[in-house]
Amino acid sequence: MRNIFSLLCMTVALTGYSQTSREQKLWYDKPSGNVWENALPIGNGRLGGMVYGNVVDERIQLNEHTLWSGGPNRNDNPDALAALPEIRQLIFDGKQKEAEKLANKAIITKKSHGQMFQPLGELRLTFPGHEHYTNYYRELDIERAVAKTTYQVDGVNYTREVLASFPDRVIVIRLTADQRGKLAFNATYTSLHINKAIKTIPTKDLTIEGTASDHEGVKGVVRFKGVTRIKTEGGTVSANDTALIVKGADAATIYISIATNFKNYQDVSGDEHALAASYLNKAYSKSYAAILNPHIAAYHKYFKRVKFDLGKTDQGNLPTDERLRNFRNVNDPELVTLYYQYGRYLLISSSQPGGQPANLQGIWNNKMRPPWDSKYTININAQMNYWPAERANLSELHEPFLKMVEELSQTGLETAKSMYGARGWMAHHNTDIWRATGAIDGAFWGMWIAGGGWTSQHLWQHYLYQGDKAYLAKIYPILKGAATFYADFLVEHPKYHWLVTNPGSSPENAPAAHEGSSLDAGTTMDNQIAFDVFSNTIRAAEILKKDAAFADTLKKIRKRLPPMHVGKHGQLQEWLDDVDDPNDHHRHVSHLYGLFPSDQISAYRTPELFSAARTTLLHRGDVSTGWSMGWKVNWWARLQDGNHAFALIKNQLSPLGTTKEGGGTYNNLFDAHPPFQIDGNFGCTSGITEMLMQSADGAVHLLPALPDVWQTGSIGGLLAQGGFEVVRLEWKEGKLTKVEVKSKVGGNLRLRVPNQLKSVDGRSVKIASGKNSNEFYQNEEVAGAIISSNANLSSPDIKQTFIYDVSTQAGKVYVFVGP
Ligand code: FUC
Repeated sequence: MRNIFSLLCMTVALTGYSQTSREQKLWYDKPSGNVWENALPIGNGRLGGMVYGNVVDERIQLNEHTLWSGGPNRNDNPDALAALPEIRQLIFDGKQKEAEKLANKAIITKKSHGQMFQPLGELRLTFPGHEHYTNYYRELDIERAVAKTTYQVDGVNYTREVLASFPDRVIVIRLTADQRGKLAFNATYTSLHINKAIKTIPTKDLTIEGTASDHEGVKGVVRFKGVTRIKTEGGTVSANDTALIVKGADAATIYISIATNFKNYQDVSGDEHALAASYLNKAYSKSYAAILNPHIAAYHKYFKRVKFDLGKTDQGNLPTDERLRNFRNVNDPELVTLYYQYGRYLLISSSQPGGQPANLQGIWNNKMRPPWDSKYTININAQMNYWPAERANLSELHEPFLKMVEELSQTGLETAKSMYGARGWMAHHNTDIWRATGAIDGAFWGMWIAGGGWTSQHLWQHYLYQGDKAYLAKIYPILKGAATFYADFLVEHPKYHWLVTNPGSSPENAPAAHEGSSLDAGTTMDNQIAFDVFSNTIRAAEILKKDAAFADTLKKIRKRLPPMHVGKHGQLQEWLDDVDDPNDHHRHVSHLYGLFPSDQISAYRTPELFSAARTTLLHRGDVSTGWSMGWKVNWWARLQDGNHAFALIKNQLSPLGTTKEGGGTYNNLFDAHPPFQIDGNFGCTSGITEMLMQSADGAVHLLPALPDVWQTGSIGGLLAQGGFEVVRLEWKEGKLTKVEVKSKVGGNLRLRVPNQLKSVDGRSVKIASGKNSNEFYQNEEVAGAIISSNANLSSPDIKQTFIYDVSTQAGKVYVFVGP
């Protein structure tokens, strides 16, 4: 008996990685054909692959994170400084359109409007004689980070698995046939690059090498190298000029290595040949199993941290594209948990420490000239990519973005000085791999000065979640630099006497009163970002016990920022003057930055602003581009309206074209702006977290926005500010039944919950009163709102909550149960 049992245990241990449930899979009964948005993404933060799962003509579209057009460059416009006084005066005089014209000439770059993230090409595998196949199936297993295709031809079962190994830095394809000698195929590269060469070399490597594009006057200097080598079991590998040919094999393993000469945004002196060869040689010495298991283990380190269950229905037995078509009309909570975990999968696959941050398409792009260059739009999109990083327990994967902010703080010094005569650093609304910080596209979009201010808040957030003071000390100069820029840039408003941004703007939107110009002074979003930049720098200085005089100056300036305004429609004003249009459905609702991701507008601290934010969101409506709907999920969660948040999820999780004029989702569950933009995936993942747990407003708020359709469920592993991990959260019929919180750094844990809780040891929980003493939960009070005398403020229905304080010690777990 004993022996059989230990044998059983061993078998479970050995097969543990290969057996997974359908719950964590995207699966289909058809190949992708030629539709890129049907293909399934794999990635290891350095390499990205889109697996088509085609039978005869298999395509693996390939990306490498540093393969960008152009080279080190700057795009500041030196005419800005001289034109600044005139632009400012025009705006103060109400001549926004004229100011915009001048800004187009003097502020918008005369150089590059940003470089492009470009594909390497595709590995094409051709399987002669496989035209007539049966039993077709393909999947992306997000529990193992492996894509698989299976089918049958003439009674032979063929299987292909594809993965982008985290530890080995190569893409590996494993092909098998279940009858001996039946595997035969050709492998070659295709690529859209002009400067390239594809060839095989005598050692039977298939290689592609070339140089990325010149773009907008910047010479392409990124050289790339891709090498593919095949190992077979049985059979032969031969080569012609441009292809490898496998015949009569039982199985084959294809190793794909890609590298570039990019070292950092200033240095392209790397050796792409040596790098590609070193990754390949190391990986090639290993069997598929020796690559697979460490790959899964590395992936599990992140993926397994969060478990999420909202229940199952029969929909789980259908292919993913069919479930997507049904989602609006049937109850399929499991598609939500799949989509949520897919968001986490996508971040793990496109953003790894030491690599480039996830760009507009993560790390997946097949176009030489992708939409918006697939770069970093930092007036919302790039930040949104990283909203799940801390909350969904992937903090380490925040690193590439935080590193980019650090680099922007270097390049943005010169921009602040040469264009605005200011100390500190700044960035406009876009950047790229070269960390360009000039103003691009046109003044309507590009004349926005808050790219540095907003992105720098991610450093502060990382500190709030992790509680690491050494980290805070390290990044403090970046916060200080962002604050210094604002201190120098703000000017006194001649009419209101507040200190305002000028030129400022509310990203990409314009009121009719300004003749369609987006430029203005002291817009609400500008003020909110300035408020955060000052407040968080002041707090950092206080925590680090330094720069007291500087912090004092910032406090004085902060006091003179304009307060938020509630306008005549009961809305939160987007601009200083009450010029909002309640019929404006613009996708950017930038002035709600203060509600989310920031924490300035609160149901409890600022009820008028909270009500006004809600009215604004009702005016803007639901249907919009993908990322805008993703942001709205977060806002409705903060507004504690779970059903409205869920309505947005329904719109987002609809096949593209279902909602007129809006985005949606492609068959591979990529978000559609349209076109594909990954921010919507990440925004919605963040929003689902916010529906279940918020760490804001002085407390860890559990189940703040539970929709009627998720009345029973559980989630484990979310992170809250102050180093708390909500190890387990269970609820039944809308009531919290179990809460388990681990404290990493100690301190007061304040819980805000929908029903009474008791601690399992019966001692350590007490009804909270007064301010939360936890230093990670301090909100700087915003200046009171200015409310229009015509405003009709509705009072949103704030649910009753219970608030408890638990004094925690580092390393301990606290368990509470509900009624
Ligand atoms: C901003 C948005 C667009 C798009 C682009 C990448 O300009 O307004 O909708 O997401 O970024």
